[in-house]
Amino acid sequence: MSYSQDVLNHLHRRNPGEPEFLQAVHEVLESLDPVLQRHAYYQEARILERIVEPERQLIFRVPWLDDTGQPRVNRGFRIEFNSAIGPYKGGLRFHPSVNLSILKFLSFEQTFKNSLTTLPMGGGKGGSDFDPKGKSDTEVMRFCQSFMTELCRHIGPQTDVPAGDIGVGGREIGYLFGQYKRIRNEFTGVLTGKGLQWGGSLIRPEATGYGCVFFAEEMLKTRGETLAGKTCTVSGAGNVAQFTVEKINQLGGKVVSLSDSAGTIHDPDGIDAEKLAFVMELKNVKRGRIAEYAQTFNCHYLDGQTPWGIPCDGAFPSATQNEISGTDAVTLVQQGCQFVSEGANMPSTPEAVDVFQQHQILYGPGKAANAGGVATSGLEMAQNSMHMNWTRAEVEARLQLIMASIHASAFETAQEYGQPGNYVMGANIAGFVKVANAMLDQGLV
Ligand code: NDP
Ligand code: 2IT
Repeated sequence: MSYSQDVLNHLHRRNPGEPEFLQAVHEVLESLDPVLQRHAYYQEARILERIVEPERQLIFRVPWLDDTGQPRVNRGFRIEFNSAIGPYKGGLRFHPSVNLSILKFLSFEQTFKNSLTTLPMGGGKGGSDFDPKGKSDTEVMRFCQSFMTELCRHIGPQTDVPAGDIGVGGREIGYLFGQYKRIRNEFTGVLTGKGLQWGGSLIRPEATGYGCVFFAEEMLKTRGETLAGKTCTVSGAGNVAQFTVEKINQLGGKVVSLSDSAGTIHDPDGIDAEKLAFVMELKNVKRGRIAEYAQTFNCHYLDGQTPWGIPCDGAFPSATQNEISGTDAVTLVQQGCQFVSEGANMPSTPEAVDVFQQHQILYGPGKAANAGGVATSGLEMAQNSMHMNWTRAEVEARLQLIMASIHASAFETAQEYGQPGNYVMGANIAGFVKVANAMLDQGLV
C-alpha cells in the first residue's frame, strides 16, 4: 500500500462523519504520490500525518439577542490549520450549513492555496452556523460583536488574520473589526476585506472574481485562445460571481447566467454592466433573490436549478462546494464547454473532476483559480504593515502577476511530474512542497 493510501485509511478512521474534509484530503493526497516517491524524506518525517492534522481547532458558544429581545445561541469556529509559512489566514463563513467538516476542508485547502500565492500566509478558516438571511443590520451587528468577543483572544496581525467568505462581506468585517479594536485597543491589520477608509485595500472586493478570470485567460493562452467572444456561465450571485462577470465583460466575453440557492437566471443577451449594477444593488443592498433579475430584464428563470444545463464555452462555478455533479459535468462537456475556472472552493465533485480530465477540459481547481482573493488579502496586510496604500492600478497589476505566477507554477509542476495540463496535480504538488519543506526546516512541530 502506498504511503498516501495508508494515511488516507487512517484519516477515515480518525475523522468519521466529515465527508467534505475527507474529500478535500483525498483530492490532494492522491496527486502527491510522484513527489512522495521521489523524496523519501517526506515519509520519514511523517509529513502527511502531520499536514492533515489541524494545528488547533477552536469551537465556541456565540450568544446574542435578536430584535425581539430573545436570546439566541450559535456555534463559532476557527480552525488554525497550518502556520508553517506564515500566520494563519483565511475567511469566515456564516451559513446554516457550517460545521467542523466544512471548515476543516476549507482550512486544509487554504493551506495549499496560500502557499501558491507566493505570499507568506498559513492556512485557516472559521465561521458560524449563523444565518444572516432575514436578519436586520442590528442583529448581524450583535452577532458579530459576540462572535469577536470570543475570537479576539485567538487572533492577531502576526497570529491569525480572518477575512470574508460566504455570508461575510464588508458589513460583517466592519462590525467584527470595530469590536476587535474596542476590546484590544489597537488599530491593526487583524482582518482583511476592511473598508477603504479604515485600512482596506483597493481591489480586494474584486480580487477573487478578477483573479479567477485571469486564471482562465492564462489557461486559454496555452491553447492560443482568449476569452474574447466566449460565452460563459457563472453560478452564485455574491461577491465572487459579481466580479467574475465584471472582468469577463471587460475582456470581451459574454456571461449568460447567475444563480442563488433558489434558482438560476438565463440571459442569452448577456449580463452587461448596467444589468450587473442591478445585481449588485439587489444582492449587496436590498439582499433580494436573483429571480427578480428575470422579472426586471424579462429573461428565463430556472426555478430550483443550477446553470450547468446552459450551453457555454466556459464555466465559472462561484457559489459553493459540490455544486457540479458528475452528470452536470457530462452535460457541460456535451454542450461544448472547454474550460472551467473555479471561483468557489471545491465546487466540482470528484466525479465531475474525472469527467473534465478525461475530456481534456482546461480545468483550474479552486485552490489555484480563486487564490486571487486571499493573495490580495496578503497585499492588504503588506500595505497595513507599511502604513500606506497602493493605487488601484498597482494592486490590480500585482494581482494579475500573482495569478500568472500561480498558473505557471501549477502548469510547470504538472509537466515536471509527467502529467502536462493536469492543473490539479500541478497545484497540489507545488502548494505541498513549499509547506512540507518549511515543516521539515522547522523540526517536529
Ligand atoms: P457570498 O455570500 O457573497 O455569495 C454566495 C453565493 O453563493 C450566493 O449567491 C448564494 O446564494 C450562493 N450559495 C451559497 N451557498 C449555496 C448553496 N449551498 N447552494 C446554492 N447556492 C449557494 O459568498 P462569496 O461570493 O464570497 O463566496 C462564493 C464561493 O467562493 C464560496 O465557495 C467561497 O468559499 C469562495 N471564495 C470566496 C472568496 C472571497 O474572497 N469571498 C475567496 C475564494 C473563494 P444564497 O444567497 O441564496 O445563499
Ligand atoms: O477561500 C478564500 O480564499 C477566502 N474566502 C478568502 C480568504 C482571505 O483571507 O482573503
